Amino acid sequence: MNLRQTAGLAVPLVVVSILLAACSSSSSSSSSGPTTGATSPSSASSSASAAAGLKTGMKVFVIPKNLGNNYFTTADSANSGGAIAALQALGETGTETSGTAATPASQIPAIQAAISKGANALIVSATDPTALCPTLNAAMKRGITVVTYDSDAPTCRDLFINQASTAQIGTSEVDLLAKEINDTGDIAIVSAAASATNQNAWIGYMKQELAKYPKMKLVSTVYGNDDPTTATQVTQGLLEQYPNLKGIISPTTVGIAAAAAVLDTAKYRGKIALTGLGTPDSLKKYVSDGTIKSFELWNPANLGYLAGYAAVEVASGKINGTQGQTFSAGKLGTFTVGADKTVLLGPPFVFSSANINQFNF
Ligand code: RAM
Repeated sequence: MNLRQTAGLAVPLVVVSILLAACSSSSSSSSSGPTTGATSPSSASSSASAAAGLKTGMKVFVIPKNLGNNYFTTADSANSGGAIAALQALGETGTETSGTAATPASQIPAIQAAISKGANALIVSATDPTALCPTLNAAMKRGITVVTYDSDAPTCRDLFINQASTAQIGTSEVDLLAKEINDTGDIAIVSAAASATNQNAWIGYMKQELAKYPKMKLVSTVYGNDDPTTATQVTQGLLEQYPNLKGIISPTTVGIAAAAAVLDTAKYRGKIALTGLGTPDSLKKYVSDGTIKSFELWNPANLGYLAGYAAVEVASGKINGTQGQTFSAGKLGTFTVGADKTVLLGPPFVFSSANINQFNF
């Protein structure tokens, strides 16, 4: 693995501590208002950008699916070394904004407000592959750069920053669960919102991979909408409806933490395997008591950081998404634009009791 993939993952403890010093989540929730995290350019970083031929002083809005999700706080904030840290380093003004629910109805007004405030670039995790398009297309017509990260809107953006191979995320989660349940039994998925581009793409690959395991049967997919209360309720409903359930995959940091809390109770303890995508801090307790054996993620701060650099490159006219173009993303090194105007951060990382205590985000 190289630095860009890991930057704190799967490297010795001492190195981890150093690399993650800039990546540990501030754990400050952003749910108190529609706009948080504005930073201003510094003159030192402005000259670094000028040397690289990048524009400075731009207004860049970072728009996660919703506010109040720690995964996005880590991906976006200056304190964790996420998107706003990258924008700050390049001499731009970075502002995080979104709605409070992970839905297009909640996210679109935040995008529109960012445009009204004079955005030069938008960095968006799409709550839906198409519903944001009228707004994002209107922005691009006005010359505003649109970069998606985490969750794509493939037909209405300049570039997508993908955290890890979509196929690899989907197939590896099924493989992890299969190992734990001896390739056998009814399983279910606790997803985020039913419209989420990323979750649906991963689930598509999970279904393909399940063809390799004829004794495993996907009996239901439920949606917790990246809301802890809803995720808890749909998990409870699932367990009541399918008393023979042997395993759950939850490809959402909010969903897996909610599902783990439900499974870590007398009625279910030790009976149902759980894996998916989670943050190490939210799952340490469940890994240490055996509710979860292994799960996956990438470095969210690096995802945001890469998206920040990429957005400034596009907005400066240095790259336009043509396959093969390369650009430098500061501490993460050089990246190459791949097919479909997509840039890949790196492979997903598997967390287990063997390594989880090395990470703090
Ligand atoms: C949640 C969100 C996000 C996803 C992670 C794994 O925080 O749904 O989009 O990438 O989980």
